[in-house]
Amino acid sequence: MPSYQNILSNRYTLARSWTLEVAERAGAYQQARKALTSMTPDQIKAEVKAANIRGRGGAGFPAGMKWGFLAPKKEGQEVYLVINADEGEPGTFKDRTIMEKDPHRLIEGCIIAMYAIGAHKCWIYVRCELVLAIARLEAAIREAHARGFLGARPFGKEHALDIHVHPGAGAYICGEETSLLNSLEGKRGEPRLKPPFPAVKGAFGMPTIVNNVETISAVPDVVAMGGEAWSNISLLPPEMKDGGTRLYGISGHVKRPGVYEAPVGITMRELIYDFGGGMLHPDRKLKGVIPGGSSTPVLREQDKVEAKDPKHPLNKWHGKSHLDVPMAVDTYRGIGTMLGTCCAIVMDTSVSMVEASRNLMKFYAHESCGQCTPCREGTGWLANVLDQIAAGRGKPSDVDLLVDISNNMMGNTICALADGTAMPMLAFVRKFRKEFLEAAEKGLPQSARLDEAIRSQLVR
Ligand code: L3W
Ligand code: SF4
Repeated sequence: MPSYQNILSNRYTLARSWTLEVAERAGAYQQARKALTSMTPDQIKAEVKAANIRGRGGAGFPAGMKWGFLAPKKEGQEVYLVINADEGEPGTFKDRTIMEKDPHRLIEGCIIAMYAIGAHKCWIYVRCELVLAIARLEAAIREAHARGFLGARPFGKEHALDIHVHPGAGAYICGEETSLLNSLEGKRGEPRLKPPFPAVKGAFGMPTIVNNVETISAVPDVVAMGGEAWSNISLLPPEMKDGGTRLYGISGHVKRPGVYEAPVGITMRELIYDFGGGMLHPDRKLKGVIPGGSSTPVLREQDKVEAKDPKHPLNKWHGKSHLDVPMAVDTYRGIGTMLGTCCAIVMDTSVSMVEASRNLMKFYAHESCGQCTPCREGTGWLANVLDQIAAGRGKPSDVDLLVDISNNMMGNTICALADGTAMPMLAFVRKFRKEFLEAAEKGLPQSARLDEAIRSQLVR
């Protein structure tokens, strides 16, 4: 197992790590105290910007830049912080480890972030199935209040702070930030048109910063070591502006599924073979890996980097397998996929890609909010066509129909759910076309059913 420094997860192994007593003894709230008593909001914002934290929820948007987009407060206006803890992406289970094992890290990050952006209120919108995470967060908030870290004068500072936990109601789409805000306001959980982005008009019409759990949990250490030092933990060159350390998830056909911390820029090969312990069944090879939650296009070992532009940063990895490209927001875009949530689902040669994609498409068809016709109809038709293929009622032209439907969904909808369905579907067909054609002619045998290691990740 590689040994990188644990920063985000440094308190995970302590007994009762979720309690204030244990967390504080191990350093919790020292940075919040430092930030509120000796730093200005602008100084904190500058450190977060220098840290080059790319949002850890899936889109990889620079957190410092997002904070910079916050509309200036007008008379009578408030600014809010909202934490997206609606971790519902299939294959993704990293944020829950922070909330369950070290909720005080997230709360400390919220305290610093609220002070920096001028907010007094924060909501943590948690996926309702994460019952333990909700209980531990609520208990931790009570403890932080009792110690005077939250409330009217946190750390003696005249800047009242309050945090509320808001459980969701089980809809995947509420992980999309504007849908989350609608749900928080008591409305139907449907995405809003952007712009305006939440930083301009968010919760209850007020400027709102929406950040992922892991993103905000990095803030105490950014304050501790300074933004530049935190950024430099990344294995990537600084000009790629993808800094720090992060939580990687790995599941499916590996020996040691779980959540591991490592710098930004390790490779998928390291994640699978060093952290994940290699393939679960040594006699079966890797067939494909979904790199960062189910909305990201599948990777194969045999695919090689083709950097056409000699100035492109990816040129450095020209000719290498996609498994040997550093895992980062821009490098993964360069090879036609996405880093997403950085939680990989590993599939060996026993997996039917038709069946894997059929399960995923059924999931998206069920979770589409239905506002946009290309998404509502497209996700449903992808699932229907794959059902027909699996049942032996398909025809070869169905394979192109899958491509056609997907192309009609892309870029034509309010939120990214449609693209996050179409892009993986297109990659499955492009990379495993023969398998799809064969299934379209003969149907799928009973043996194509997914085993538990994959079913537990792809079916929600
Ligand atoms: C102000 C601008 N703010 C962008 C903000 C925006 C948002 C962030 C990213 O989709 C992806 C999706 C899933 N002024 C701004 C601005 N922002 N321009 O930046 O925005 P965007 O539009 O790039 O992405 P998104 O709509 O947030 C999220 C993918 O993530 N996904 C993961 C989902 C993960 C979970 C989970 O369980 N953690 O649900 C996986 O791939 O497909 O592509 O804050 O406001 N000019
Ligand atoms: Fe709803 Fe799909 Fe449109 Fe997103 S793309 S708003 S999930 S219908």
